[in-house]
Amino acid sequence: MVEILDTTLREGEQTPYVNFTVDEKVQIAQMLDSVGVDMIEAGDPSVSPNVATAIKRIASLGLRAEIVAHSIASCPGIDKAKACGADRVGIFYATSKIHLDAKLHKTPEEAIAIITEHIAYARGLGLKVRYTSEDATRTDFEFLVRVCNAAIKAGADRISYADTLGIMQPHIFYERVHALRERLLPCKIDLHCHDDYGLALANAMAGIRAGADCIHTTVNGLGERTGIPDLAETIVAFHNLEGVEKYNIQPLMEISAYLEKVSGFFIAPNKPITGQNAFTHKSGIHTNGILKDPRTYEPFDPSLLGRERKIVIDKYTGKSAVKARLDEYGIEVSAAELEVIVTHIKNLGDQRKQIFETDIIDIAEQVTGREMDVIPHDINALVMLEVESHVYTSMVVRRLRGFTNVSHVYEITGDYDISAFVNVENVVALNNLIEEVRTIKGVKRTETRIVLKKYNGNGN
Ligand code: HCA
Ligand code: CU
Repeated sequence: MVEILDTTLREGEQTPYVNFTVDEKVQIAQMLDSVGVDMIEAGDPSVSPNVATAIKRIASLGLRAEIVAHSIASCPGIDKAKACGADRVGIFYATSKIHLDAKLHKTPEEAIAIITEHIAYARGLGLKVRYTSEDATRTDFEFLVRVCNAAIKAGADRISYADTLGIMQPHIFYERVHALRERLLPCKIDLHCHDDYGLALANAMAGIRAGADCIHTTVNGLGERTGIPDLAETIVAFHNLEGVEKYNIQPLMEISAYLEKVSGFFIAPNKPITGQNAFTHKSGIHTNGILKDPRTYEPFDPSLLGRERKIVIDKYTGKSAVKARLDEYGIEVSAAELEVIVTHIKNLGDQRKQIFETDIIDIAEQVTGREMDVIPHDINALVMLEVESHVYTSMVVRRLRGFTNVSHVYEITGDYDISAFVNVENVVALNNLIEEVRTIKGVKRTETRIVLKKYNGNGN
């Protein structure tokens, strides 16, 4: 059965320009525990005092997950991991020729001695040990087997096979992991796959098939450069494609949104599983299929993630989708009227980038000549914020951009410092959003203006 080690707090914090506060890390660890990940890599305590404090606080929470501290092969580093109360230390030491020659200036024999000494030292402190061969996929395979078996003999019960540069392909990785499994003394094998070619999750899945035990993930695929497998993608792929049911899927959307908020690092709309468009359908043929039976164009039901499917209305839309949308509003139209409404929508779509709910209602009014007493689901509003003088405006902007319902943020002149364009389902949701905006550190006051109509200019 596959295991997951989530390293959002260690690898994830190695994402360019991303840093978490101690409180945020504690919150992230609790959220990860609610998903049921097997291990949480909480950080490398040698990095900074705050990283050490966060590990200590997380280790004292009594979470279900095993708490891992990362460390280079150094006794002070391992002492710090112990002092933080971690269950396990992940000791990493590179093994590829290029790393040994250019970075570490060690011979292969010296490397083995350093690795085994430090593993024995950590075991002496009562820590469980994972040994990570950094840059393992570019390491001479025979040497890798020697190093890992020496590490196991010294007391490591897990080996992390790290594709540090993300250079593997699934079929090659499968062969390698299979061979490693056969050649290693009894131990668990972790897979740490970087995503430089977009193959990280595919490689990791192939590696699990080949006999490895554990995949390293981060929320939103954070990490050095292009990151490592995304937690939600990994869990849902294993759940739906491999029948792994031990993880809790429902919190995944919330965790992803929380990480967007606290990292200021935003996922693309077309990101699998958690991306905004993952269950949004557009073309007439697709939406027609979806309305007849969602299985025609959905790999799985969005409710698995607590999500809803969405149908975009614009020039690609066919009659059935427009009819379904009008039905939702309680607007009845004849077949002939529907035909004209769709034509109008297509014309408008040719002139504009985006069509809003109010446009559809306007068109229905024009075409039928009947007044429509409909309140659109969508509410657009402008939230103006004044920021405390000692706080960077950009800090508040970053937090605001983390809200899924905030579509644009402007820094402005005048009485207010920031204006955010928000889009919510209803007045209650608007109220909740404003309440939450007011809790952002540094926000002095807000003023909200509801948008009654929105027009696009010539430049769209
Ligand atoms: C790094 C180290 C590491 C370690 C992975 C692990 C890698 O280069 O920052 O401990 O399993 O990618 O090799 O993240
Ligand atoms: Cu890494």
